Amino acid sequence: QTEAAAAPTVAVGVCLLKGKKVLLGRRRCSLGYSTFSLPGGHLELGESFEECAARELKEETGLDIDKKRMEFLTATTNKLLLEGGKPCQYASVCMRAVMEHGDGEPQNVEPELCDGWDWYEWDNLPKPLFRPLHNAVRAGFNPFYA
Ligand code: 8DG
Ligand code: MG
Ligand code: MG
Repeated sequence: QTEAAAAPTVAVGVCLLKGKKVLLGRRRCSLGYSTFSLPGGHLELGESFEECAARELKEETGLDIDKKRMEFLTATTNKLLLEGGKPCQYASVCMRAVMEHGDGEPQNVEPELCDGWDWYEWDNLPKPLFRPLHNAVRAGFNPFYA
């Protein structure tokens, strides 16, 4: 994207819950390197939030969670930030899904982008958190009570 064409983008994060735990992975990409983040990514043209959540989850963890199981949470944020010195605006939507028996275990499908996935208790999250997640937690967001 050139600077002239810079426009807000929509990001979707997925809170995948298993019992009292949530799925996080340590990032290996330049943005937020080494921080822990929810699976997620950019909304593609024509996609619903539910479709985006299911697709990103599948791409990043191999888990097949039907889009009908993706719940929209009213934890949307809209933030302007600098990404490598360039202004970027993210409208971030948060989705939730609950693991069921037979869903399998997450796999590290994109090892060049993630160190691996693991389950963490919300009251004992790893540090440092990826900035958007850090901000949400600081603002009192809790996917177990959202
Ligand atoms: P894609 O190319 O597969 O669409 O995206 P990605 O490669 O998976 O990108 P990402 O960095 O994981 O996600 C895209 C952007 O979304 C990220 O740079 C910042 C923003 N973002 C939020 N909230 C969240 C979130 O909760 N999780 C993730 N992974 N990204 C988020 O604003
Ligand atoms: Mg991602
Ligand atoms: Mg992705």
